[in-house]
Amino acid sequence: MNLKRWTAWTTGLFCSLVSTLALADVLPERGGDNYKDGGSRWFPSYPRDVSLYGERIDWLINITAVFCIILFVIMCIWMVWACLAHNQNHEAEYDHGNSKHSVVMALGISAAIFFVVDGNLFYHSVKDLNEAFWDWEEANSGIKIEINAHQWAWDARYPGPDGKFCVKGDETCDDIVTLNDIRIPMDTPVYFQVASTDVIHSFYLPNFRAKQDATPGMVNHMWIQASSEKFKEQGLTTPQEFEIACAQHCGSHHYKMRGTLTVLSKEDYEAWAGHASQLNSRAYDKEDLDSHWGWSWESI
Ligand SMILES: [Cu+2]
Repeated sequence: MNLKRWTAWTTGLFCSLVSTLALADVLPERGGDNYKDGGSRWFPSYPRDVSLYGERIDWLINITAVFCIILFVIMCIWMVWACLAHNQNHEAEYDHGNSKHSVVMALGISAAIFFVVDGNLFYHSVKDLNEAFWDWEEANSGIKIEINAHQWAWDARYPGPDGKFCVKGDETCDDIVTLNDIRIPMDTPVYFQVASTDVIHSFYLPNFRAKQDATPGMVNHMWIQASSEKFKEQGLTTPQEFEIACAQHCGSHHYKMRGTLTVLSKEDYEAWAGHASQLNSRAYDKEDLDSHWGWSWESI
């Protein structure tokens, strides 16, 4: 390798190293109860997983990262080898890449990557949906919540003691209605039906590894369960607050769509729900049509 090339290589490596270190130094350190400490700036903290099936989502994300790293390393080695092997002593060969050998190699490598990486992700995603995330029978055995997204807040509605959601025109209503405030009991399936009155939002619970679009004109389904085992593992106690976020850019005040999901013990939840239902049935106003956004629940 001649002097010029050495200079180019070492300068390039030096600049990459300096910029990486500089970036690591300015990366903000996140914290708080919602986040698990990643250990260092090189591995930033990430939202705690407190849900029954959260590890399935984490596995998919981690395995995707592993595949990307493996492919990246292979590509780097290949490029370095190509740089060194095809030096000035190497006689250049020209071809259009359409020889049988080239076509077979390209198709073979693409197919191998597709079947190993995408095939693996597809198989496990479908398995997770069947075994967990689309287990609507399990979801139906817990509590039900209707979520009405709008610019720029989350309305939540729980059926009161009568077990039915109020709809327009009801004379009385014992529903619990809250704003940017969702409370759920520990170890109980929570079935959300999500809709929107204006634009597309996305109901996102990072600590439960769950996200569902809130789309005008349709009702989408999602369920979660707070896991006492994961609380114990991470030294968390009830009541514990987690973030609700909007994961779809929905307008100028998108950032305002932050709410709180609180996990309560079953007893505390019952006490809260009973009290909130009484307060709301007293405050119910049949004439206030804006507040009549609930719909008849239809399970999948
Ligand atoms: Cu939004």
